[in-house]
Amino acid sequence: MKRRNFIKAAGISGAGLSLLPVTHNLNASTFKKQEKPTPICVATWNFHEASKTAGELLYKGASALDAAEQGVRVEEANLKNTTVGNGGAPDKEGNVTLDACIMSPSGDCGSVVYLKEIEHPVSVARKVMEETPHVMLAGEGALQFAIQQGFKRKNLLTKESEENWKKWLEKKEYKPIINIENHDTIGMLCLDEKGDIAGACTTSGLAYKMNGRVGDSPIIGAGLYLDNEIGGAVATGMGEAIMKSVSSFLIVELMRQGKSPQEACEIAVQRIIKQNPNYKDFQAAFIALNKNGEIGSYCIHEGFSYAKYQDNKNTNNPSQSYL
Ligand code: SD4
Repeated sequence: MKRRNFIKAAGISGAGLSLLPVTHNLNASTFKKQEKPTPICVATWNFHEASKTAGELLYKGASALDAAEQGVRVEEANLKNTTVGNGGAPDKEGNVTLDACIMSPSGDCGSVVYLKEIEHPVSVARKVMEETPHVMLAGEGALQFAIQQGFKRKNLLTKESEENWKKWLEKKEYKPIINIENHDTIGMLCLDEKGDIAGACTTSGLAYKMNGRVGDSPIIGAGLYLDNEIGGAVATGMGEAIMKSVSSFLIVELMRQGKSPQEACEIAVQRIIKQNPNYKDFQAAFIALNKNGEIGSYCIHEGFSYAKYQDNKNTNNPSQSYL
């Protein structure tokens, strides 16, 4: 179901957003501490193996942080997923370069960008968070750090990705626009049995991107953001548009102001539509989870869905869309 009307009816136009009055400025006390929180895992797209892995861990008592890391690692290792980790599509020059980030309930975060030859960038991001005084490491430095931490170098360009890249080279059409079918970045949010929220996001970015291009996925606030008093949000889609409006941060702040996760995701999409006249040419999609375990999702184009693991049920949930 399209929700344009809701947004219009509510008078929440992009123009009005910046002036949105903070009528009911919520804080941690708004989210009642659940006696025994029900663990939940949500992940972008129908990554049911990833949500199952994380969900089962949560129901065995794992922390949200461990579950989110282990969950997204499933897709990093999945050779059929050409937008994440091993088997990810290369850039124009044939380099597979990976971006990832992770954020813990304490608000700590770690990130790697333009990382080559390491299958699990999310785990390197976690090491950046836990073993360094920094938040983000890039390129050669990130690779050196990963090796120091015991990660093994690996060729991540599969035969299939190489063949597809060579086919692309015949025309070399530089159109780094994410269409509806062409993306599979995984962003995941986990709520554990203590009621804590953590998240992770990992990608190889746009296929055949410019060498050096980095998208939203490893950027705290854009591809992922959470506040353990409020909730979290993750993004997938055209990173440039998502970075321009710092969408995940926006969604969490809207939830802080009293919006439901669904309303917050819709307003974030509306903001992107307002900023990007070519919005019909690309996808941008969000999921949000608040401390009460409520979930929202919204996107520009139909076709986005999110995986959810809750009460031993692993489901695929089609998202509402603007178009
Ligand atoms: C990026 N947001 O690098 C990522 C791409 C993506 O599924 O989500 N692909 O812009």
